[in-house]
Amino acid sequence: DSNALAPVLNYLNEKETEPNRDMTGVAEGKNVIAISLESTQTFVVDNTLNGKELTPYFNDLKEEGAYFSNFYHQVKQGRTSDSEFMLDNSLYGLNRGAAFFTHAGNEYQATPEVLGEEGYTTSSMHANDETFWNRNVMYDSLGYDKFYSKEDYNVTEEKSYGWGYLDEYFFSESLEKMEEMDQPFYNKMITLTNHHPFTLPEDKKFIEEGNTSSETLNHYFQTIRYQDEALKQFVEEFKKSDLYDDTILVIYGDHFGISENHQRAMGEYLDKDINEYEQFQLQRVPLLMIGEGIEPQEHDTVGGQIDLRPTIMNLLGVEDENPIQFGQDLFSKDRREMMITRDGNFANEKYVGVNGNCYERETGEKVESEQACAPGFKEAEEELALSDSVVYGDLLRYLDEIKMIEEKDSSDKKKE
Ligand code: GP9
Repeated sequence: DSNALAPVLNYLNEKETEPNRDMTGVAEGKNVIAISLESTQTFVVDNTLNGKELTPYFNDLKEEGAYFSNFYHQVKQGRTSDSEFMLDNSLYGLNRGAAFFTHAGNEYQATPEVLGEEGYTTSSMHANDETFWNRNVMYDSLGYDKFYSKEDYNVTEEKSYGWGYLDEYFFSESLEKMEEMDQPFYNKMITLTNHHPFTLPEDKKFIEEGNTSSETLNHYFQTIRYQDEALKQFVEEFKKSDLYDDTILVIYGDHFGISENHQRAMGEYLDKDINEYEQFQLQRVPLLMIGEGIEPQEHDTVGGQIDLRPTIMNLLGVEDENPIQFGQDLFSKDRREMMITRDGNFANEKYVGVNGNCYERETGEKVESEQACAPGFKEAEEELALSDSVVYGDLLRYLDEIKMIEEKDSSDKKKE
């Protein structure tokens, strides 16, 4: 029953942090376009292959917004769907399987639902089969008005490769759709081309392949470069459109592309030994937010995908009445610098805790004292268990009941 929410609410109340009030509502009433970049890791940003930048466009674009360089993905087996789950709920995905499949029947009070009540049109765009990751079912539970899937795009064989519709066509058709949309809107766009095994048609290869011992990584450089070009074409067109002044862009990487099976090759490319600390740090993904009121600046705060929802809601100035969220505003001055992975590892301001080991976050130096990381591991375990209790117990269905109790309490107090 609703009592099961009590430990979760207690925990979250204790952790509650004031969002950055200077940023509250700077994007009030604006459209939100969240762009999920497939398999995009932070190590590609400002990096080169044979002297050529891997993401030349993004490298420049990040100077126009708030760029987060210590932002991590937090997904597990549900991959892209886990990142969507976190973006829209600020709840952790599950340790096994994908909540998009196993808990699509739950009650949620997700971002699309909350923004829908504020008069937003909400949609997700992804040119793959609508059933992939059970999106067609889960999106209803999350409250999306519309899902533009493969069948809504002019997908042809010439415009497809590998996993499907090439990003450049996906982006340009998506922009046309957004131009027709009722505003304000909240729209998520999910790219696809930079997906394992990272293959491309010859004429879309803008750089040479890599020469490490991993063919996967060698090809990844090319699909990353391709995606960057597609992003450029989209953002440049978007800037010319009427939408530009009324929209904030939230661009983030969904998860890693290069798994730990390719550590040796990553080490060859990055010219260092990839130990467990480095492997952990490779789980950083880029996050860039652009829009009026968002000051161009690089932020080194430690955060993760769990923090996206509260950050976006604060920018929009929307009073989000769902108190069950594990993230915090990334712009908050008092934020808890903490990022918890689904494996119970973590990064905080000082340390990175991986598999029971402890490292100085900035240097990677091993910390021998067990005490240093013990509180972080404990917090990670507790937080994941509480988030799981919400998902496994379908506890958000009790939110309305709790709100009613709270409202009654406060009106009783007023009467006293
Ligand atoms: C599939 C796309 C990729 O529709 O989202 O999924 P992934 O394998 O990256 O989770």
